[in-house]
Amino acid sequence: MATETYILDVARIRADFPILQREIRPGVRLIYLDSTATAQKPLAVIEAMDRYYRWSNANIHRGVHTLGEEATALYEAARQRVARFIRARKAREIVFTRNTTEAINLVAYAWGRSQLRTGDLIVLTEMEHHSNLVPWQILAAEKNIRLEFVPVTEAGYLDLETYEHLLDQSPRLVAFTHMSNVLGTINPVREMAEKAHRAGALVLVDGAQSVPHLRVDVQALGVDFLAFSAHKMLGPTGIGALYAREDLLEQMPPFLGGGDMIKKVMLRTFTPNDIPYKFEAGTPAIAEAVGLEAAVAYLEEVGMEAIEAHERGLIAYALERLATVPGLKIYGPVADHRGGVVSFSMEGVHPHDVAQLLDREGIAVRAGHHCAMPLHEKLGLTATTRASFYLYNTYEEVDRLVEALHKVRAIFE
Ligand code: C6P
Repeated sequence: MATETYILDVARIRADFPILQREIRPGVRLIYLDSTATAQKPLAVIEAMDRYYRWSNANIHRGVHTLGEEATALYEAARQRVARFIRARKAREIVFTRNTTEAINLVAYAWGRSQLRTGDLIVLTEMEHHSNLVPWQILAAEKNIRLEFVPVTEAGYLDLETYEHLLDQSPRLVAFTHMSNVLGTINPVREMAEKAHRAGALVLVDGAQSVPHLRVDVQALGVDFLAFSAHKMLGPTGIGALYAREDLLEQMPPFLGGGDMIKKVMLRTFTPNDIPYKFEAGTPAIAEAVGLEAAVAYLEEVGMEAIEAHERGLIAYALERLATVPGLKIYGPVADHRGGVVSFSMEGVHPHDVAQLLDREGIAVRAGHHCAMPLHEKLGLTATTRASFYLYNTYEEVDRLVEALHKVRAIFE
């Protein structure tokens, strides 16, 4: 049984998340181990969005009335907060999108289509989520661009020697995930970005799993583009962000056309708006931006360093305890090089059956390919079961997971 000491006041944190008080069935309390798919929301976020709709709801950047001005100020305050959170130089380097997926597509469409030529090379990795594969595949087919992939080693790391060889071919862009949503691997972004820049490539980092869990500083890491989603960092669904260096955004043509992204429209032509508005066509997710602002404020108050340390403790404990379950194979690196994510398979039991039996115990985990089919193919699997942790998870919940897995094992023996 867990005797570990807590870095965070988890009991107090848990009280902020109404859903965590829920019983899945009478007497069976929810154990939420699926934050990698989407995180739960604290009252601060729910109430900020509720307050916005009750008190300030209006469209932004349009009306001169009080509500319009308030809504605009709230939306732009969210942009400022997000910029500070990831240490961007300026708020205008933050473009609000729907999610990580749309942020990456924005770069593929606006930057890729205007800057890349036939035969150019983009380097990706075998551990990418489909969001950081398919947009580049579409672009590659359309513009006759080459894609190469950094392999994943047996131990779940990127093969950095092959990465250096690929850089010798002078790629135009290197795009990779900061943290794998399957293996939990935390990739050495700063070192990889430095090498990519030396080879003349730009660097796009998929921060969907890192921005919610680690202190991410775009300047220290030296990345050119960073994509992430609010819903994985305690915020609402429907909003995400693209960070891009100011000069790159200036150089890129618009992505979607419509209202708000223009300065002037004639019948046959238009003048685009300044950045970042040039990339935000139509009425954006205003209430969601307000929710995102509240989420970032919450994370900052708890402290990203403390969150990271808490999750490192949980994952180290989980890896140690999961090793006691007979027939369980765990994928990915040792605790020091991974975030709070663990994917596993149980010999002779389908990953979906494992997840369904865990659900009977109130334990929410994900089963499937986790939108990383090529990585699963590399592992020789079609699916895994995955547990993931966040600031509100406890060592006791790890114990409950392990006990439940012992029960699953017993059922199938
Ligand atoms: N991964 C998971 O369960 P969106 O859907 O756009 O908010 O995020 C996409 C995405 C991109 N990159 C990584 C590394 C991700 O993990 C995700 C989302 C979820 O693993 C849902 S598939």
